[in-house]
Amino acid sequence: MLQQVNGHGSGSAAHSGESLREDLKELLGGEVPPQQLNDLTKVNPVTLETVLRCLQARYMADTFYTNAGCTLVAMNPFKPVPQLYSPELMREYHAASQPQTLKPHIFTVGEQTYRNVKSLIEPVNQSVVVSGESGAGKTWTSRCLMKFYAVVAASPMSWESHKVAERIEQRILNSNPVMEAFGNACTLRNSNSSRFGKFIQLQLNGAQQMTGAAVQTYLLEKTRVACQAPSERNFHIFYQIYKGAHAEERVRWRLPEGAAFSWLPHPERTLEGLWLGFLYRGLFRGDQGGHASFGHRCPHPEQHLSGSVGTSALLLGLPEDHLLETLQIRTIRAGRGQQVFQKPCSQAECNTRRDCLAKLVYARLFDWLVSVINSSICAAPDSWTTFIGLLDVYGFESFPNNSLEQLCINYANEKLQQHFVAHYLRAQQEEYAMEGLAWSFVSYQDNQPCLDLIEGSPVSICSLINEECRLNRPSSAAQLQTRIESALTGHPRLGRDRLSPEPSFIVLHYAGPVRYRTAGLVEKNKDPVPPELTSLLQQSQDPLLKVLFPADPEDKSPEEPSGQNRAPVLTVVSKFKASLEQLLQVLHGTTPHYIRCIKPNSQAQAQIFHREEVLSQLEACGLVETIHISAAGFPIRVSHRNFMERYQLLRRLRPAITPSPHGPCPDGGRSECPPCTEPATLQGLLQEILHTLPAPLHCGRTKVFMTDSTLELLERGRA
Ligand code: AOV
Ligand code: MG
Repeated sequence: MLQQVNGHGSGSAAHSGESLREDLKELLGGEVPPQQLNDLTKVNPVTLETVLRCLQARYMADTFYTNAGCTLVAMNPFKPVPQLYSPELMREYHAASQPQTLKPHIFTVGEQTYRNVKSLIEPVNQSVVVSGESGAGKTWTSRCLMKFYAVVAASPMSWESHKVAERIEQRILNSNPVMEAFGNACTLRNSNSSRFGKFIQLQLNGAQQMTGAAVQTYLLEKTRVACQAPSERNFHIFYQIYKGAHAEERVRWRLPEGAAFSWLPHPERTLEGLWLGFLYRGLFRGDQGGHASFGHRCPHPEQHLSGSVGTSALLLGLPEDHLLETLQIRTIRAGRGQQVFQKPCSQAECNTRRDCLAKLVYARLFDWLVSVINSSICAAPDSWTTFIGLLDVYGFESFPNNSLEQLCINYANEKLQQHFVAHYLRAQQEEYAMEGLAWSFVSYQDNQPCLDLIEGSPVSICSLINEECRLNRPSSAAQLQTRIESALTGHPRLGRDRLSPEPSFIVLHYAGPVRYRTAGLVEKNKDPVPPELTSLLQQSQDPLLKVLFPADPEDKSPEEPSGQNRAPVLTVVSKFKASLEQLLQVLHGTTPHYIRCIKPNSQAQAQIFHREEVLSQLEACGLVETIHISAAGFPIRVSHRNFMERYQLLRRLRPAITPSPHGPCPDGGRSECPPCTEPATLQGLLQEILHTLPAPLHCGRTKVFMTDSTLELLERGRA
């Protein structure tokens, strides 16, 4: 049996639960209680091979979740498994006295975070970081977790307040499809790929009811509006509108049946798009190298192109000639008197301006949508005390062509991996040593060198791209390539593809090497928005565009400086870096929980387990190291003071804590105060508790360390 499932390539036969147990019995070297098979820390010895075999055997037996110490491994089933996400099952995990003794599940993580927000676990706010490569199941997982919280954190109070709570929870859940419609798209890796990052903060009151939520989004891949890679699609919303519009809307939005749009990646599949996309290359008729003029030359005359400018203008609430002129003529301010010059644009420039207009409208629309959602789900500041944060970002990706979008996405994933490494693999071990616990270090793969290459100072890929933007000169891909090579050659995480026909560089990410094309990086990083385009949209008569582009002259976005008093250009990567730093700060203020989504195959097929692909994901996220550290570690740590306060009632002999010999504590009894941590008192308490509840528990210099099961025992004793 073991040979069968371990065969190279995909497994084929589904395994019964019995055969799974047989496999695991062999792996573990003997009869093992069933609940222990659920945890990879019990696999012996812990190696990539044994972990892989265990996951494969479980996957083929339709067991998708496995504990790996502090993390939960979630294999993507690639098929509906409704019984795994039923409200009944949610309630079962919620009601369990020890949820971790049930089968591994995202609901265990959900329940643990939910219990922790009111316990003594420090810090009290919780976060769930869902990671994994593109298509691994992050968005699915965070959606299911939100449903879980909506069920368990619903108000059991009066009918009236129940109704209010339900409305909030429902609203929070309902915001998902809206955001996915506008922010997700079909890519080569995932037919519902998130093209933006999302951190949702579920806000709870003292009674642990969900009173509201706040959504923070990160860098929408807006270039997709105007340009899609081969075989990829535009954002779902365009397809949904085209398909879902009824007759009257079709007339209003000028969506004739059977029309094809140039921003439609696959006309044979669906018929949808934006009217601006009709403004084809051919519309701006360019004489070779010369400026463009509006013409009726059209690659597809049957598509009513002559009406596209008029229709675009109509839908944008703008005069047709004004729209056309703004797209075709550049306004330049120069000289001391800021004289205004007008310069006709070349065909390529016209296209760029048209694309820019579409991206500008879409990005503002997306931000507006998020703000509307936030205003409808956000709780009043005094109505919540703690939060559970759910992080779902775009997963690591590597395409045949990778540009600034992939650099940012993979950079975000490096940051999250670093958070994990720093928080768990490094900090955990360092803390044991500092607290005087006997501990032999487990070595791990630190991705800091890769982050240094991407964002470090003084020189990194980002700093060089930014520098090229700052010089504000027409820069070629070759120039940037030369800069990168001369400044960073020899960096251990930088590679070069010598066979590549175009300037490019390779970054050796923690999750694998990615080749980035140098062409276009600088321009995308500048993301210039001609001020005329914003002014144009500010004159729109469309009610929504009036909101998105208020006519207030003060309302200039940072990327639209004009004239001599230019503010320093805030590039895309600088803004993204700042937003990631902010996110990490929030995460640092929480107790993080990690879910590692794994993609069993890249064809999105059920019951297929590609060992090589899974292996590289396990290696990338350092799962074996995580298991080693978890197996020997104590994930729960509580300050001496908090420990005594909470568990003194477990003492058998004396009902109250022994009064501290130094009298009332001057700092209110925080753990740092040495007298409060007087070893004799603490040791006495520990001895008594240990006598009462024998369990693995260690007393460090300032904190008490224990396992989840010890905490559970203590809490039960307390209850
Ligand atoms: P991602 O969020 O990790 O990719 P998704 O959550 O969108 O990946 O999952 C990809 C697809 O896998 C989904 O559309 C489902 O069809 C399937 N899937 C994932 N998890 C489950 C599950 N638990 N049960 C059934 N099907 C599932 V990306 O956003 O591309 O990084 O950027
Ligand atoms: Mg996603």
